[in-house]
Parts: sequence; C-alpha cells; structure tokens
Amino acid sequence: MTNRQIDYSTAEDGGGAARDERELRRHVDEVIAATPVTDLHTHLYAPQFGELNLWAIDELLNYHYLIAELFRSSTVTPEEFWGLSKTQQADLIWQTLFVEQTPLSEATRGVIAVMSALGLDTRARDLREAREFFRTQRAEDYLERVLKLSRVSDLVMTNDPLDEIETPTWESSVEIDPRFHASLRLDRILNGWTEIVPRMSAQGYQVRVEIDRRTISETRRFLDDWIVRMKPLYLGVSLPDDFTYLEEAPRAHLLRDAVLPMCREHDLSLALMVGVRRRVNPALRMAGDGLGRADVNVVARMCAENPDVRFLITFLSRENQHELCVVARKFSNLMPFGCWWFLNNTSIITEITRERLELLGTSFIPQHSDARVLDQLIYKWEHSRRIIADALYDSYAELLRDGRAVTRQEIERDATRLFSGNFRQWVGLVATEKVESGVVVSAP
Ligand code: FIX
Ligand code: ZN
Repeated sequence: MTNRQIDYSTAEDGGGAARDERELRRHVDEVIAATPVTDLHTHLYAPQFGELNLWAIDELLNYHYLIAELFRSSTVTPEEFWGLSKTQQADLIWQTLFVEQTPLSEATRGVIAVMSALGLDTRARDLREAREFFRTQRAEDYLERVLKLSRVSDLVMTNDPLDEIETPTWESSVEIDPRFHASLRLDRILNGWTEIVPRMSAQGYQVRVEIDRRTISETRRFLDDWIVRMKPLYLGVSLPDDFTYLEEAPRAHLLRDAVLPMCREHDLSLALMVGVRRRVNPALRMAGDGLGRADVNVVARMCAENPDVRFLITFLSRENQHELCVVARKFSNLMPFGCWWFLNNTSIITEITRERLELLGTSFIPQHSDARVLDQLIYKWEHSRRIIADALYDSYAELLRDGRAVTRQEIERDATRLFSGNFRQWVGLVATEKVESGVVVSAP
C-alpha cells in the first residue's frame, strides 16, 4: 500500500474501503455533512421568548449585514430607509441587491441558499411567493425543519439580564426549550456602566456610578441571581479593539472584581469577543459597527493571571488570528472559537481554519453561526461545513502523504470534537468526551 492509499477495511464502519484520496474526500464530506452542531454563539431565542424570535423572508432581508450592503448600491439615505416599514425595507433590499445585481456577497448568497433549501424561486422578481410560503408555516414545524436542515442539535442564545423584553420570560416559570441554552451577556454592564446603573437599581441592586466596594458586591449579587435564574453555559462580552485589562475604567474594575470571581464561584467560562468598534457610522444603526485590530497580549495576560478560569476567545480582526493561535498554544485555559462577523466569509474562514488546524490540531472550535434570524442557520452552517470539510480533507491528505492514514472513525471523532465536543466539554455540558479508538490497518 502506498502513502496515497487508505484502507478502512477493519474499521468499525463496516469495512467500506477507501483506497485513495477520492475515497477520503467522500468520507470527509459525508461525515462533515452529517455531524450535528452545538452552535455556541447565536442571537436566536427559544420559542418561549415570543416576539424575540425572528424568522421568514422579511427578517432575513432586513439582516444588518444586508442593510450595510444596500447603502453601497442604493441612493436611498439611511434616514429614508429607517422611515420605511419592514416590508418596504425588505422589498428595497431584494430589488437592489438581488434583482438589479448578482447576489455575490456572503450575506446575499446566504439568502439565496436559504430560499433554495426551501424550494423558493431564487430569481423571483418580487417577494410575493416567498411571503406566501412563510405565511403558511407553523412556527413550531418551521423550527424543526430549520434545525433538521442545518443539523444544529442545540444552540446558545445571547441573554441580556437588563433587556426589558427578555427578562419577563426568565422571571416566569415557563420551561425553555432545552435545545436553546443560555449565555449571560455582560455588554451593558461592562461597556455602558453609567447608563445601566439606574436599571440595576430598579431591579433592587444598590450600585453607584462610582465603583466602590458596595457596588462590586451588589454587582456580584446581581450576577449571582441571574446565573441562578438563567443557568448560562458561559458569561460573555464583546469588547472594543482598544480594550485593556489593567485600565482603571469601570470595565476592567468590574471584570476583575465582580465578573471573574463569579466565573470561579459558579465554574463558568468567560467568552471574550474582542475587536468591535461600535457605531463607526451611527446613521446605519446596527449596520454601522466596524472593527479594529486588538492587542492579543491583553488576553494572554488575563489567561496567565486567571489560570483557574476558562476563556472562550474570538477576535474580530483578521490580523489578530495568527497571534490568537499562538497564545492558545501557551494557555490551556484558552479556547479559540469561531470566525466572527466580518470574518465569516469563505476566503477568511478558509485561512483561519487552516492555520488553526496547523497550530492547534483539533483543539479549537472552528465556527459559530451568530445567526439573528432562525433561517440563517441553514446557510451559515451549510457554508461553514463546506469550508471546514475542505480544510480537514487537505489536512488528512497531507497526513497521508506523511505516512499515516485516518479511519472513518477518526474523521467522525475529529468532526464531533470540532462541531460540538470541544465546546460541550469546555462548558461542562458533558462530563467527559467519548473518545473512539479507530483502527488503522494501512501501513505506509
Ligand atoms: O456582539 C455580538 O455578539 C455581534 O455578533 C453582534 O453584535 C453583531 O451585530 C452581529 O450580529 C454579528 O454577526
Ligand atoms: Zn454575536
């Protein structure tokens, strides 16, 4: 048998022999397509959160990624756009980006992929057919269909304990769909302290703008209560590119003295999403956020000073990705995750996934969807699966050239780690990962 041949004949997959790179490709494609995902960061909500659930064509088209693209091609001003109804906004986006142009961007292709998966006309001149299709869907059935199509077994919401629409559901005794896990989002606390002090006070916590000992202990009490209520899998925050951990601003103070102690006390990971510049163009509202290159050493320092806390880390700037891999090699309490937002494009996911495989093996989480509209799970995971399959295939082919063949079981084990196992283990969703031992018979 040459280096280029693989024989799976004694593996437990029934002996389907893969004798060359074409067979390897088939196995990788099949496994990646079939492996269920635990999506660790979304902005989706369980059905119990009512109006926060977004789905169907008008929501899909009103995605802020597409709104940003609209202004590059339309003469409509942001003020005019925000004055339109949601239906009119969707019509305008469809007409501009899909009828008058070829939908080549990642976000526009995504809408096409969703429509195609649902059997809708992707060349339609207007949205009548699509609207009619969604009008006839029952929300419960549609949720099942999307989860099935995207092979997402469960997902993590982004839950804000200071959001007035969201909190009543948490305060009720309603049982939340167990496929929707919580994550407790700290953005308002860590990035807008002055504004949220009155809201925390309104919830009965005696906090002040100036951070004194009582404010710290009351913030801990607030977090403690919400952790008990939400049972989050992790605490999370998005941070600007100029974030520093040692600053004396409220953010660093609260992080050091309230958030990290709570992570320890509840054995919870802290997710840091670093590099966002909010409202670079405020007229575009949510579509107006940008990014900046951050200092990865700040995260390294946090990992070094808090070895008993597990960090989930993602950076928004492409320029930070290689540095993140290197820092992850130094700190086993750091788990890199996802290709966030502006990185969620074929060329960049390709690059990042490959450098992570090369520097970290399978000890990272390649992707999260960041979906805001349920239907987006279909395209975001379809696109990511394709790219991850390519990267994995090439890694296995290189390994084969170096003298070791992989079994189908090993491919399944790797895919499971990447798509769910690493995350579930990190946040304690499973006690131990079930590691299969694949049998390889091909000797190079
Ligand atoms: O901070 C975040 O979680 C970001 O993902 C969002 O704020 C952003 O608007 C988004 O949807 C990116 O995909
Ligand atoms: Zn997000």
